[in-house]
Amino acid sequence: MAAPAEPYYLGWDFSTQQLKVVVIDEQLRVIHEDNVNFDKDLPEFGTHGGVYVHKDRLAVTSPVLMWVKALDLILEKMKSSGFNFSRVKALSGAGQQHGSVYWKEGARSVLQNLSPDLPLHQSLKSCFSVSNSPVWMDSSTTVQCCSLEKAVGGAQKLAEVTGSRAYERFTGNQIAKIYSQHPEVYAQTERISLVSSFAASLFLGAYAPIDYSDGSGMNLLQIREKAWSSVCLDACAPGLEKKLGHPVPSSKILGSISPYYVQRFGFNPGCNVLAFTGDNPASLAGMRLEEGDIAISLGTSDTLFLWIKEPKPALEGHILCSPVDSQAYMALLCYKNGSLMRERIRDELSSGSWEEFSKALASTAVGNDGNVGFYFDVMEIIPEAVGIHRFSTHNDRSPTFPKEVEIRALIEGQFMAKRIHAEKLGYQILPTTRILATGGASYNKAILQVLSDVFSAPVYTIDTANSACLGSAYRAIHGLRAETSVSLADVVKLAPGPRLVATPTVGVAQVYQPLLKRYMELEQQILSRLK
Ligand code: XUL
Repeated sequence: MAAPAEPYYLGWDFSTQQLKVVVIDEQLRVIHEDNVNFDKDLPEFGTHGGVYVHKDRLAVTSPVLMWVKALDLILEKMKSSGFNFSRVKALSGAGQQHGSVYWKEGARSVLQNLSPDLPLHQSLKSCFSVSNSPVWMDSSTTVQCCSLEKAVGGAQKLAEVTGSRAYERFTGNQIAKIYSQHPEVYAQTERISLVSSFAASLFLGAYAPIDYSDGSGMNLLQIREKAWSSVCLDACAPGLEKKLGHPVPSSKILGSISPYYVQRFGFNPGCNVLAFTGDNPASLAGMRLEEGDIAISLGTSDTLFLWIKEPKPALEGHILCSPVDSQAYMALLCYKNGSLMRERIRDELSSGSWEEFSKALASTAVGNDGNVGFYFDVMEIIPEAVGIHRFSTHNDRSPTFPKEVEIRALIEGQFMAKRIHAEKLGYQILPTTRILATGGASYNKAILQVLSDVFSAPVYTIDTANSACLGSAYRAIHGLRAETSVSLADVVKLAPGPRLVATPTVGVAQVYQPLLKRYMELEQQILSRLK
């Protein structure tokens, strides 16, 4: 008798511009990848970059049926390519964070009785009370943010409870807006999902619960107790707890795949659906972050994921429950002045050449002889400051720096800011800490050397093109073994490891200790001057 075929695991990513899937086998090899681009492959919805930006330029939404149709399309594509769905043992997925889906009264029973003869988008076409779902790019809920913070006792209090102060894109504020502007629509809504739990519901043929990690991006979940905050719920809309369902651990097996997929695509009826989560948490899993690690994406904006044990929520940044360890947390920090800032200085001082820029960095001393700079061409998020601010050794303001000093001040300043704000949120560098760098600037060794020096930790590079999809597939494997309390890192240790590119220069910690303190004080000084 032939040996049973090796199982496959699927990882989905319902992101802003496309739906992606990755299939891996037990050895974590990628067997198949597919994607549907919303603008290109579903032009009938007329989105740009997967979204509609409304006239006020504040509201940003995506048609929920476009996401459903994208799933129909990708599954049909896989079927026609001969993909063997019966080998899939488990699946999980990710969704863009904060976006919300509103299921109309009666949708539950439609979802439970899907006809295998119809594509999903036909069966579900009347199932949504809000046809255009608010997404993470929406910033139209300032009024609701103010009233939520007020109801809870202030911004810091809300951060302590939910991991973040009120943010316009966070789901509680989006729900509050829909309730206040269209109470009749809210009343007709039987269930509210995040994009992640909505996608899981499609596979489950039933309402999937929200997981703790993506649930932390709503301004509604108590991140320590892992239960909804009744004060926050009540401040947003009445009867909300019932519409949200109970949140669950991110590694929970939700059940078996709906018979719809068994009959229409040949899935195995025992295929497990694991809780879906947000794209950032899924990427943390895909990058296989471990205790004490940092992932840093050096792109248009610079984004940091931190693995945190003892979080200290603050007015800046976000703390989420970890998607891979029930005792841990992840912090998310975002800086607007990333690559564009570095490129502007490179163009002005190094004739647009990264080579010259790197030479200048390498020719200057660690600590820049005490010269410190802040470079914010656009209003920064953390801190809320703008402009270029230079200080010499004795904290005197300097109108200019020589070229080499300017280049080092920019890069050291950007990384010192990251270390300071990370530590404010409770992050601690451990002897085992690794920094995993990705994005455009991660190709530049001289920049990564400064990163390694400022954090006193080794820097690795890692390919993250599919990190949310891969992380979802890894989570599917890990979730099946969750009760054995084995870590995700152990389950996926066969996956290709990151490449070591820089280690800290001997003795740098002594140089940066006083400099980090000065940087923090100077940041305060800039903020008080800008007020
Ligand atoms: C995170 C955020 C974005 C979306 C992108 O807070 O808003 O990163 O998750 O999909």
